Amino acid sequence: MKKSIEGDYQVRIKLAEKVTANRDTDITFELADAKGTPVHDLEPIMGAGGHCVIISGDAKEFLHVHPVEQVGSTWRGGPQVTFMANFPRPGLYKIWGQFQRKGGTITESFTVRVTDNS
Ligand SMILES: [Cu+2]
Repeated sequence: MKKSIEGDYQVRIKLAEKVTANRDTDITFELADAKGTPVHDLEPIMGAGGHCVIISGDAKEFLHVHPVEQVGSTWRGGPQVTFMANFPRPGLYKIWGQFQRKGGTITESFTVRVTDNS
């Protein structure tokens, strides 16, 4: 689990110990405020509980995924938001998560290494 502090938030990302190319994998973001209190009132952005953009290190692969679950305008969620992604090739990828709370945007990025099947 990686953790980083973005403005007034602590954002963690949870991934499998080993992320393998060409296999569905869960990417879970966990959000807490600056004091570490879990956030339960995330708001939808453009009809989704969050947005996740993934770009490969060589910038050839681009993925944009939304949480598995669709949400309505009254949805309030957190502290965890899970996306399912399938990395097309091994290599380094950068993952951005974008969320909304109290009308403000929370964005955080992480780097992950994806391995091949062997
Ligand atoms: Cu999106």
